[in-house]
Amino acid sequence: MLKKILLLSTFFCFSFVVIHAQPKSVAKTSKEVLDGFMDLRFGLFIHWGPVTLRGTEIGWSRNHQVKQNDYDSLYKEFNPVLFDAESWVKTAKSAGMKYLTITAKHHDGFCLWPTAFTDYNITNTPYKKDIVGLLAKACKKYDVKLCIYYTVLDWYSKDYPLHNDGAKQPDTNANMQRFTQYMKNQLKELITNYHPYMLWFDGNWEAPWTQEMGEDVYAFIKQQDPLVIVNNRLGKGDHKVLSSSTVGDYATPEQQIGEMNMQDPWESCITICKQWAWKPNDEMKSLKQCLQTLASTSGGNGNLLFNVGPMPDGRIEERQIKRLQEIGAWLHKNGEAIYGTKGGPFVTDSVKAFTRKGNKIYVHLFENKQQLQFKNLPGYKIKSASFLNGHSVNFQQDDEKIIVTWVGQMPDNNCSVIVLEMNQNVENIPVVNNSPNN
Ligand code: H79
Repeated sequence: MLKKILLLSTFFCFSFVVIHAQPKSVAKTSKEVLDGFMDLRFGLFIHWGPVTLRGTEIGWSRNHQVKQNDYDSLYKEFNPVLFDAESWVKTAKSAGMKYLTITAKHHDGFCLWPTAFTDYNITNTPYKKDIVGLLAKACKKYDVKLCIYYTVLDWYSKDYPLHNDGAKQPDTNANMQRFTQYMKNQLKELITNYHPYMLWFDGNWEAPWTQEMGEDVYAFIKQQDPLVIVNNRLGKGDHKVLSSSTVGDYATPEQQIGEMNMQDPWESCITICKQWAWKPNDEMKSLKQCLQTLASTSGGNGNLLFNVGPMPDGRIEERQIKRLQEIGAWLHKNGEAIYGTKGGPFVTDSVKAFTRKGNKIYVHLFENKQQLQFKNLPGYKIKSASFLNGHSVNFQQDDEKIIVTWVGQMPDNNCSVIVLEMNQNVENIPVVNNSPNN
């Protein structure tokens, strides 16, 4: 009997130890949810805040181009009386965008919603109204998914050790434990009040931020809402790709089109002009550049989060709205070659990108080459070939190659789509490095 009790108590002690040695178990965002996100393909990134009154960059002008005292007082004049959440969301919608990501808090620490945890927020501007809340409402009305950008650093907070980009000497009065609690309080507030579809973190490269903090915050978020998607800038490491130590659900190449990747979800964030936040007379991308960027991200099997920086009065620049509407008009005609597609099977190059869905391969053409040659796809036969919603094109197929030819203009000089209808489903063909650039 004594032996039995001893044995049992050893077992319980042991199991107690084992149970407590387990890392916190966190259910990661499901593949099903992430597949749904990747089907959306195109979203609007919005960088905004009081810094637009100076026209400098939101991420790194505090204490550089704009003196700290000046920067930190800008909110007292921030009065975007022409802000209209519905018109921003309608602009996104007219561009064919399916989601919208707003910088609720960028590195400068200013909060666009009436948070209970700092006075440095929209309530204390002359404008007063809840920007994030109004956007959440408008997104719901127009069926656009609301996503929230929230950086892990904060130049303004006394508890965060660094107070501008490039700062080396940590503030000894700072306290990262208090800071991460502040962050959790705000994240809980954002999740509870606005039910975001996704959270977009940033700044994970900063020295005060650790992998453990990222893991802890990911677990905290998932406790609040297991469905919310999280980008991969919460733990340490290269945000261009996913790895075994990544904290978060998808990769985030910045200002560049991501590498083709059929396994891991990714989203490129790229600006319509040069700056993230509004800059007067900033250089804007041509329609062709915009369409090529969109087709090439889809071609690599990724999403595009395309950024605008609205002006301090609350409006998005007219020329940017027009550009977005032009993209939307293109998507209205060619959307079946973007939404819900996979990238490939051929690798994108400077004149063309490929997407596929079911039995169809879509060739996105940026130049009127009049002849294209691809490696043959053994076992897959072309049944028909034509410009999307337009004229048929000629094709030849043999054991080595596929040749597609046409005469005259392409339907759209910026980007035209040729559809190859195949004899069977093409979604699982392994990626083919094509390459003759013709
Ligand atoms: O929110 C956008 C940027 O503000 C943010 N990420 C995207 C989504 C971002 N914060 N920091 N960075 C990106 C990288 C900063 C690079 C910099 Fe620099 C190196 C800033 C200062 C030195 C680039 C090179 C800008 C000035 C010199």
